[in-house]
Amino acid sequence: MPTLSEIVRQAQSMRTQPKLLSELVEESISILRDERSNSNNRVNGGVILPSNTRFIVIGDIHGDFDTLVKILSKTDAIRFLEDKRGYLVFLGDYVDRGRSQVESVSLVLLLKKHYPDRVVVLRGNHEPPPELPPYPHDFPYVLQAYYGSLGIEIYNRFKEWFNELPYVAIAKNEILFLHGGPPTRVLDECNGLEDCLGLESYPPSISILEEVLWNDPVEYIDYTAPSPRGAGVVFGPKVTRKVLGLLGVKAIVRGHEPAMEGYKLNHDGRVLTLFSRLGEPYFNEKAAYMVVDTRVPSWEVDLTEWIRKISVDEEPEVS
Ligand SMILES: [Mn+2]
Repeated sequence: MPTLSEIVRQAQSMRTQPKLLSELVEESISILRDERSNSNNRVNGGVILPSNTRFIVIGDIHGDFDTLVKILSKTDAIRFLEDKRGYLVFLGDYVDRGRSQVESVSLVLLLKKHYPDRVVVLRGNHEPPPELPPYPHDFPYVLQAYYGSLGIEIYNRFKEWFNELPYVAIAKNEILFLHGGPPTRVLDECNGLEDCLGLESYPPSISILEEVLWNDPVEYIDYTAPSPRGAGVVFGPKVTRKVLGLLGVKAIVRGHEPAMEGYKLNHDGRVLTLFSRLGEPYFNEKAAYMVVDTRVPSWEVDLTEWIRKISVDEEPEVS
């Protein structure tokens, strides 16, 4: 079993090793393609997870490697994965904005490589399709700054990787995991999980992808309204109630929005937002993540029970 320190060092070494990074991305692409065509857990753009288990859930990282390492250390994530105690779910947005984008995404890639059946790496809006560019998207420039013209090649490889990432994961009867929010435009005429999430075909339609990667929950409307982000929509409690009913799940766990305490709840506690990074350009004082045990009866009643936080001034855990 590799130790966390070893994996962390490997991730750090990618900064000076473009060949290794390129190979790592390539490997991950083939793992994901393989899962899509061969795995029982994968339905096109979605991952079906078991119920009655444990989940470590990590929201937006945006290049904050230090906090990511702290979370993995505090949760004893390597042992958790090694002993098959549950699943590690990433909610997207690994790159852009932060200081250690290459290290952060490399760490995620390495975890997926070592524990492919136990690690779910979801797509965020900063792992974009060409039709939906986020702003800022400085990751390609970071790659070029580190690796020169080779950086462009590596970015092209990453673009392929982005396209292979699943955009939703579902623990049946329990939780819908995604980056932004559920797709709303299909809700009136869809029935059941695959239909409502656009999982019948691959790749998904761009309109479904846009909503899943960009939507935000709000309290000030019932249904939907245009989003101030310029992509996706804002959705109200009626949408959430409908989605929970159609999919037969108890909660939606998503990332995408910063929050002062690292998390927030919407829609009567049914939508949980996790933001798992610290530092500029965001204002949040804490990064939050979730360690939930769905074998516990009534685990879903108060989702805040499962939240853990890291504050700005905590010492690093792994040197
Ligand atoms: Mn986002």
